[in-house]
Amino acid sequence: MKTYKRLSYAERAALCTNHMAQQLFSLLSEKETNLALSADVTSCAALLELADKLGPEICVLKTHVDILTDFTLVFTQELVKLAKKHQFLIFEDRKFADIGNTVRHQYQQGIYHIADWADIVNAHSLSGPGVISGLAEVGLPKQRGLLLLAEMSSAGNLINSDYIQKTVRMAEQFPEFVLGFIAQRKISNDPWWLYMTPGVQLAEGKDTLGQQYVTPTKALLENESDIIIVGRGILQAKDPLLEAKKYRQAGWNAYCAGSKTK
Ligand code: S5P
Repeated sequence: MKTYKRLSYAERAALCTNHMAQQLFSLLSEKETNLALSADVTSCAALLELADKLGPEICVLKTHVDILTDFTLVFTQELVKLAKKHQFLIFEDRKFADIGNTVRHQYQQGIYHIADWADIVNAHSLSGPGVISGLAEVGLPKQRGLLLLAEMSSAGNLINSDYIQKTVRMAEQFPEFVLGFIAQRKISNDPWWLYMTPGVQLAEGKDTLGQQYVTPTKALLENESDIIIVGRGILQAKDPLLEAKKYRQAGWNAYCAGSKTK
């Protein structure tokens, strides 16, 4: 039987120089939850209700603001208030993927003013380091953080091991701004990178559009990720709060089983 001995979140917080990684590792440790809710609903009221109800259970609330049919900037102010009240970080899953100059505008301007309210955003490394430089110009002065998409959960995606390694090298050029990766597993031996894994449900499986699910144990214990991102596993349950508690427990148990401090 394989034995797992990993540094705890608190130990990794102490090793980080990246401000956002430090904050998030500390939050995971203190709040005792590694559950991120993917709040993929289409109305602001529904999202705020979820944030208020499930906020105590989660470390991160992940948004796709461009699926909201009634987005307003007032909504973002309400969300920030709830993030403070319940102590979670806001992650806008924008998946920036253009040249630096364009993503800079997409991050700060447009309808959404993402940089004003999202603690964390993500980007594909596909277009090269300019995407990170562009986002950093806007995000660093506001003490925001960036995750690079190093892997995807969907079947048939084009990412290979060379792409993953090059994405890690790219992240290493921006240690102040990049806090970690969206990935299915740990992809570097450096303990300061933080990993968030989507495509998680309590039972393995897939949806009809190519999404593939692993369990919290597989993601956090076997694959050594840090945070599970769960959407429909919670949102489509009869009682989302109860289901969130189940995912929280499953995620925390998997972390404890792998951490040497427990
Ligand atoms: O590779 C990925 C990356 C992301 S960020 N696969 C994903 O599914 N995601 C996001 O995670 C996706 O956009 C969605 O918001 C969430 C998964 O939702 P679920 O309903 O399948 O749990």
